[in-house]
Amino acid sequence: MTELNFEKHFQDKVDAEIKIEPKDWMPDAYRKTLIRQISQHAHSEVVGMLPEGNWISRAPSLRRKLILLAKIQDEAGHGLYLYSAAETLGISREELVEQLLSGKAKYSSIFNYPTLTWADIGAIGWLVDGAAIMNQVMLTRASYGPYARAMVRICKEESFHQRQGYEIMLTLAKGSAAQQHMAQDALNRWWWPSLMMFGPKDDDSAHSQQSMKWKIKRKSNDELRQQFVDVTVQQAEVLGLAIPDPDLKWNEERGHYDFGEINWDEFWNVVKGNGPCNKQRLDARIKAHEDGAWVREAAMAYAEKKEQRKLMESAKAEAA
Ligand code: FAQ
Repeated sequence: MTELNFEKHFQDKVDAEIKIEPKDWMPDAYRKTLIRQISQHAHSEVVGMLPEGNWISRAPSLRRKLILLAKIQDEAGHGLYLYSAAETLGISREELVEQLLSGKAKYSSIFNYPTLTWADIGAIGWLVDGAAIMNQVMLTRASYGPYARAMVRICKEESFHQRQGYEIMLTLAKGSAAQQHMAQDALNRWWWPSLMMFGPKDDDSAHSQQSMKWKIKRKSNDELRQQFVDVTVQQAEVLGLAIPDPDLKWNEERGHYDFGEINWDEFWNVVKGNGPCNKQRLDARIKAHEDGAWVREAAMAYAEKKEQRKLMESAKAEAA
């Protein structure tokens, strides 16, 4: 088969909803796009532990602390499934980590904002996990098998995370005036960055068109953002909290909420590394990687020793 035939066969499979698996032929650009997206996603899960980790020691009760710990550990697990999915495309874990630590690889803009009060933990679960699920449910049907399968489990866990965040918000919103104020303040600060998580407007999205043709993405950035606004406005109403957008209005004709313009300068500024916590987040990951060097060395030494023992035993068995 010529290269063109391979391409056609590949696209026919994608169109017929047959999953692409690691050993199947795939265009180089498809492989590159997947490595880019899956690794950015993995990095986001791992860096995403930091803002919430900031509140483990200050959770308001033992019950809250246990739930928060479990949630953060889930995010680490998501990172691991996703790094493994990326590795099936022929890139090593070391390379992926190096790309994050050197600042070459992106991770989600949302994790460069600070968590100032306990209500931020509620807002992250409700809005950030809520936005993540909206995007990831579509990814359970991604054309690349290992990515789609990893997403199924991740979505189940994110759904629990979203509910725990909403329950924190509900408790605060029904609490004292000071607690209600904290909840509103957290919503004010997390609303717009959550909308930015979906990525640039469709007209400015460099990869969307091709990724949709390859069925990696099934919906565009703007479609998912709109879907998120539509469900979240109603959830805010139940909480009795106000979405910080004077232009938010139900549009009968469209059957959707209209909403105000996102501050795209802020978005690109954060993506380029100049957000409020970019430096702090990267420094924390670099430190964790350096502090963990002895664990990696010990694990490698153990694996080598085990291999040597196996070789010696088989040599002995052969000699006997
Ligand atoms: N932040 O052409 P597009 C979570 C970049 S997981 C930073 O539209 P694409 C769980 C984009 O990479 C959250 N950069 O790109 C959790 C590209 O740059 P490049 C993460 C962004 O890939 C919760 C350029 O802009 N989720 O939250 C962002 O088609 C709580 C052009 O953009 C995923 O990663 C951004 N927000 O669509 C954990 C889901 N948006 O690479 C802890 C998988 C765009 O050319 C606590 N990813 N960029 O240099 C996706 O679905 C897609 O990659 C999009 C972007 C939709 C994010």
